[in-house]
Amino acid sequence: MSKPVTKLCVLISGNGSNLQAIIDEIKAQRLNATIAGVISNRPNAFGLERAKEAGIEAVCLDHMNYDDRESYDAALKEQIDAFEADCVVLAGFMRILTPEFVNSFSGKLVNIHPSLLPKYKGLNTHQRAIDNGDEEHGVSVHFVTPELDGGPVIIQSRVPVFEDDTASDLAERVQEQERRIYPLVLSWFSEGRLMMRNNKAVLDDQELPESGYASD
Ligand code: NHR
Ligand code: GAR
Repeated sequence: MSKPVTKLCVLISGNGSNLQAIIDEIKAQRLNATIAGVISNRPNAFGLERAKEAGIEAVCLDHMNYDDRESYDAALKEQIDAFEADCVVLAGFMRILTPEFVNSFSGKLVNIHPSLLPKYKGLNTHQRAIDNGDEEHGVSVHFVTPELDGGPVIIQSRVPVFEDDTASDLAERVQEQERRIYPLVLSWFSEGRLMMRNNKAVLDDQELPESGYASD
């Protein structure tokens, strides 16, 4: 009997270019997974249209309709469980998640964060890299733990910062890398090669270093 295909649930808040990259890689049969559903916390997220266009179930759970983070995250968990997801993929999802939620998906929850972690946790990372005069910037994929942007790094990709870069120039350069590395990480996960063990990212039974798998 063949192995069941890994089911992803992708959480978005906006454009969904990472979602699109995952959809495209699955279509091209370079990623052996299926997207069981897409959830946005914002009703007007363009990524919802991308999902529908690809024939994927797309749900909006608007955080404005919930009194607090606990009740929002409980509803979110219920929807993800209904999709029977093996892996929850944060792809430009802009809501901080409660420790209860994160712990209930431990080892199954990944995020793409636009900085070379542990630098620039949180928001406005591109502008902060420019303001700091950094010559190098980039993106990290990490397992999500209750500590915001603090979970073990799986892979990073670096880009140069040029002198006259605006935050949006830099975001564009970083996002080009995002579309390469996120599907790669999900292929590792889907093949059973990637896991979180003792708060470390483990690939092919090897603990990855702090900065994750080297990629240039
Ligand atoms: N939740 C936990 N517990 N741990 C992480 O590592 C998480 C997380 C939730 C989201 C993504 C993260 C990023 O890649 C992420 C990682 C949103 C905020 C934020 O401040 C910070 C980090 C990330 C996502 N959000 C505001 C909030 O009050 C709302 C901002 C907005 O809506 O624009 O939730 O950067
Ligand atoms: C991406 O650059 C992602 O790294 C970033 O938002 C963008 C979403 O783009 N994520 C965060 O800032 C998380 N706080 P997308 O919607 O086109 O995939």
